[in-house]
Amino acid sequence: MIQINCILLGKTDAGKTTLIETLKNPEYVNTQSTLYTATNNVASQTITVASDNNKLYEVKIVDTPGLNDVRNDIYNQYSNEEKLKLIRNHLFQTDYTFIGLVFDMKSIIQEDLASFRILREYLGETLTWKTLLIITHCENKRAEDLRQFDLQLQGENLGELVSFCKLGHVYTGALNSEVLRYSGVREPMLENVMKLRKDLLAKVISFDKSPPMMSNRNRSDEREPLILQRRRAKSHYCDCCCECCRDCCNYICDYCTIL
Ligand SMILES: Nc1nc2c(ncn2[C@@H]2O[C@H](COP(=O)(O)OP(=O)(O)OP(=O)(O)O)[C@@H](O)[C@H]2O)c(=O)[nH]1
Ligand SMILES: [Mg+2]
Repeated sequence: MIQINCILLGKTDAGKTTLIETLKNPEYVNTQSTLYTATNNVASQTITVASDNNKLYEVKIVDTPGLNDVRNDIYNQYSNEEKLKLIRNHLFQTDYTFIGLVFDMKSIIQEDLASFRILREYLGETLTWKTLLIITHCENKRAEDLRQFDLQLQGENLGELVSFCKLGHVYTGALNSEVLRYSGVREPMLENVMKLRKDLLAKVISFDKSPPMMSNRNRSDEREPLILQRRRAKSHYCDCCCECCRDCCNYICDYCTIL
């Protein structure tokens, strides 16, 4: 089984815990927002994902307490500084395959961006190559809405965030209890949640770092560096490696290969 490790970071209420629940079970229905931060410690959950070609992945997802909680402080076990310290210890102790920065589509420009700046300042720029932007609360968005949002992400306000997240961005959502209560219509929303979930999981397993299997068909790739070396120093070719083959079919005789 191929292992993928990730950690979710972001402001409080962005949807980190809900995302994990939805990945475990797409029919998970969101809960009402609480008066205090829901996640008070770092905890991990593991899900198994199968790719289209039946490779199995064990994806370990680490949930963290959200930053910038302005709710009643007595419910907060940790201050912002303590949460950052906690997150930093976890980040640098484990080799995470990627870091998910979780943002709520509704508040991305205000509070979420403020949390991003705090995280960037505290954690530094080195993590930028491992960071994926995950945008929540998209269960009722149509493909056209998401395309429009793609354009908004390129804009001035969010440019700093998007350029930090070098692994790109994805959208997610969860079954919304309020909409279900008032409209009673579940199926189109569930379909959307499942599609977004599938796209996110496809992205996640694409970060698999295990080396590709080497088949016979790849032998010419294996030889490529050698061929390039020989091309730079043509005198290393013997007479049987004709001029034509150096540039078209990559033929190198056995004698040249072992040189
Ligand atoms: N409709 C909808 N609601 C969501 C989504 N993600 C989160 N929520 C709701 O938003 C609120 C906060 O979600 P959580 O998953 O607890 O947020 P969190 O980032 O884990 O927050 P902390 O644990 O405080 O850091 C809850 O009421 C969730 O039900 C989503 O994608 N769609
Ligand atoms: Mg949480």
